[in-house]
Amino acid sequence: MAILTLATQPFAGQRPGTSGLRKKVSVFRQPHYLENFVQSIFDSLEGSAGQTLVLGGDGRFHNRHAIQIIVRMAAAHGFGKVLVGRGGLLSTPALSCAIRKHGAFGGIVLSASHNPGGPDGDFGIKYNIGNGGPAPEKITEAIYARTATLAQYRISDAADLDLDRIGHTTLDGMQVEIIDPVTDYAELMRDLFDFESIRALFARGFTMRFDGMHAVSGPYAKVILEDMLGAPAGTVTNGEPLEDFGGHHPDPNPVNAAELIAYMASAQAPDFGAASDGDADRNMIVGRRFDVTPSDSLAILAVHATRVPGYRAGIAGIARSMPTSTAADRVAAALGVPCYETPTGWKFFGNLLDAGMATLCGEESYGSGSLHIREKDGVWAVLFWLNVLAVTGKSVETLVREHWARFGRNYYSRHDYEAVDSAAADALMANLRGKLASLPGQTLHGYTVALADDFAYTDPVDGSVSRNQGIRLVFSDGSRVVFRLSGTGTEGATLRVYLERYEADPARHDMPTQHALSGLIAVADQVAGIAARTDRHRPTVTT
Ligand code: G16
Repeated sequence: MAILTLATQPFAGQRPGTSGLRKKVSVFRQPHYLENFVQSIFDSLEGSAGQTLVLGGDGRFHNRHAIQIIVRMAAAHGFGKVLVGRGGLLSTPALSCAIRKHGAFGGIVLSASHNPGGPDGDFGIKYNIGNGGPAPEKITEAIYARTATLAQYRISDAADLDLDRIGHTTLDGMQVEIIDPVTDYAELMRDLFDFESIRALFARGFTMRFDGMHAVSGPYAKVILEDMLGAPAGTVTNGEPLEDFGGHHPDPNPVNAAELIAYMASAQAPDFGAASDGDADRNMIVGRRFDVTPSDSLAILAVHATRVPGYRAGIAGIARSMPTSTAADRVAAALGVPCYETPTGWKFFGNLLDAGMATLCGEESYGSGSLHIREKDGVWAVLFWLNVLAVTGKSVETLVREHWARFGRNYYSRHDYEAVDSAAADALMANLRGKLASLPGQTLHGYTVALADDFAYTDPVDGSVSRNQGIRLVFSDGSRVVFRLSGTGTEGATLRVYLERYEADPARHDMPTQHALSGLIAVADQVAGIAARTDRHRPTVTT
């Protein structure tokens, strides 16, 4: 076996977005494309020689091939050991868990998350640091800078590994261990949650459906829910990870998980429904004939946290991304703890968690998590809900309605305009920025603008500043409209419009969401000129 040094040329556009580098599979299949990015990661790390790297992905098309390449490049770079999930599989939260548990230097996760897979779908790669979380912007920008000058990469010429057999081997002097992808993670869940109460809940006849969406959460959900907690066989559906996710969008929202939503609305509906995404870090929670918004889910978990063993001592603070509803802020105020508002992207929670300033974090994009790892965590959220349902004996709907009665309801929706012409989307945002100074004081469709800005965040731990993180219009009654361009799309631009209206009066908690938000929807179009500028008259996806 030998280490080869191969000449290459930079590829344009290898800048990591909201969550790593995501591109079409066809882009990643170009010769040297993946290798260039991996070499740029390795070149940006200091002190990695002899250290451990964790490696795995969500099993999508191209996953196995990429794993083989990265292992051979890790050996050429001088890592001491690589831990690989069997079959090349590790969910994003399980990878974070493994980095922390094994004291690894970092990890590489291969996923394009909720984006579709298969040869015509998307692929992605993300580097996580030693705390288990996504690399902060300082590192992702260094990686990007390196991609622009790279002239060669190093790779072992060793033969492919057998990824399917648990055990140890060596490759050009580097140890390789194939680990069970579920074991470490399942142990962590058992330590955090009251498994006995949840087991008793299932034993009493409580029913649920977990939709794995043919993504990587299936094996985790099967082991934990069916084997460890005694949920009946068949509780987990679409539980086999497939390279193309069965042709679906593995995105747990009411649009892409329509099958689960329909089942939860049917006469056979079980007590509880949940789904997770491609790499198992997102979650959707559904009650019988009752959907729960991710923003409400975060707020409700926070209120009930002390019912759960892992959070018995209380929470130090809550963190939410800026577009996420302010429901969690009200809970934080009631608990007397701070609520931090960060830009979109899980990487912004890392410092707050490391510093012990926040315990729970969440985003409107169906992500929630805590300081147990440094990624959002789909199965964790499901277990948290199950724990709360088990110890309160209440239904999902009752818990949510009681929450609204106490704190008020934050009507919330996100409108996505996908694959919009990039130039038109940029012009729309530039036009909005140009208007910001003139908006405060104006009354639009009955809403008076109290604040209009382009969100900037100063990290309270390291003082780093992130600008241009979304246009925010905040109205005098606390309602908000936020505009952002997605940082995870792979086709044109995706415009996201986030709408939030607060309603304190329980007599007004039963309006259909889009109806309750209709005034704000009109404001958004009036201010941004969405229809005129994008030629889109309705969103592609409404969640
Ligand atoms: C990623 C990030 C999340 C973010 C989401 C949407 O999630 O980790 O923090 O909220 O993308 O980002 P954007 O609005 O820029 O598309 P995932 O599950 O795709 O890794």
